[in-house]
Amino acid sequence: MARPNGRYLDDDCALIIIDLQNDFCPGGALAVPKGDEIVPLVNRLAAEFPHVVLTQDWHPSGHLSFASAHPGRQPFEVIELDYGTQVLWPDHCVQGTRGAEFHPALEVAKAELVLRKGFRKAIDSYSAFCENDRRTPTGLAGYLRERQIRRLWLCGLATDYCVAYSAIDGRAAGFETTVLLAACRAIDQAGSLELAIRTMQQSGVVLDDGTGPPPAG
Ligand code: VGL
Ligand code: ZN
Repeated sequence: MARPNGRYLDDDCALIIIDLQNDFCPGGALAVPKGDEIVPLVNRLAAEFPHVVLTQDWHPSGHLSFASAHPGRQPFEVIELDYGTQVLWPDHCVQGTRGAEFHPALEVAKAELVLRKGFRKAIDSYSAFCENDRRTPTGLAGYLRERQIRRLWLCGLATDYCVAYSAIDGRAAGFETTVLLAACRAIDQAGSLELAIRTMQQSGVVLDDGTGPPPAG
């Protein structure tokens, strides 16, 4: 199996599928518009990659990022926590619930690692590498380095939060990092998508708006 440009195929390439979970899909608690649309493309990409990692947003009930944990606050308001500003979200991806499960059509069998994040009650974690206090590592960079993975392609939900933060941190950790925009969907509230795109570009993240190579075979 070989692609003309060799993309994705080397043993140092990994696809990182961000938070493709029920609560981020239509009908879920924090639904990303058309979030479920990307599942077929993500499955095709996963079949092409030598290594696949899934991330799973995984909050305890009463998580500090939930508006419900702050009396009088509404979802999508922004507050100051001890580690900085934090958007307040509807309760979502609570550990062990159906909303926290992966989309049922996502092919998960090939994934070599499922990286859970956001499990500390008082710290949110958009990024797959570093929690929102910007201090607490998730361990993903060490895992990838130890496995000699150097090039990352990111897809999933949501472009403007967990995908963007993960891409920026992946690049900062020294990985060559590309976001496959056709295999992502955004929350896009209050200009968040435009800001995320600009910040990714400024951080050296490659933005790929094509659909990647055709499926094998
Ligand atoms: C996400 C908001 C809160 C995401 C996770 O996966 O983009 N966004 N938790
Ligand atoms: Zn979350």
